[in-house]
Amino acid sequence: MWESRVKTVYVLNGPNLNLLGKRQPEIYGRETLVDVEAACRKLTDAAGMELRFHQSNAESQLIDWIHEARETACGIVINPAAFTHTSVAILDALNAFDGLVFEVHISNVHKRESFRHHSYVSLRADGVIAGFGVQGYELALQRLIRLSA
Ligand code: CA2
Repeated sequence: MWESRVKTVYVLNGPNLNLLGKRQPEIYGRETLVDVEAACRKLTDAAGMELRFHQSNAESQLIDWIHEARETACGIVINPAAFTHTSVAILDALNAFDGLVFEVHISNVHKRESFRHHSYVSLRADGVIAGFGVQGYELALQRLIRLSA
């Protein structure tokens, strides 16, 4: 039920992504989550869409935002961070969402430890981006905007 006149998209970020740009720049780059939000907002503003951009270290909070999106949003871009590899609960919440879901990883998880190679969220995602740095958020959002037009 997302027929409201202004289309809304959620960009959700999982645990520790609040540290983006402040630690481990060799893996995650130097841009902060504030920079990522600004880049996303530029795209949604230009498309006349509303952006809800959130980060939480708590699995339950991410699930609550996914539930909220069920009522209001045409799509979700999500970097579930470490919950990617562990959370059946986030997968279940996304399975109850009818719109588009794009999964983003800043790093190329397939080039890293084997425990990062499996994603529960990929079982639901309509598209997955990994290894494009924080530009991956913009690429996913551009695709979402194009498909939602
Ligand atoms: O590459 C990604 O975007 C990840 O989702 C990031 C997660 C990691 O657990 C996934 O396997 C891949 C970790 C997010 C932690 O973010 C930090 C950022 C800067 C400094 C420290 C942590």
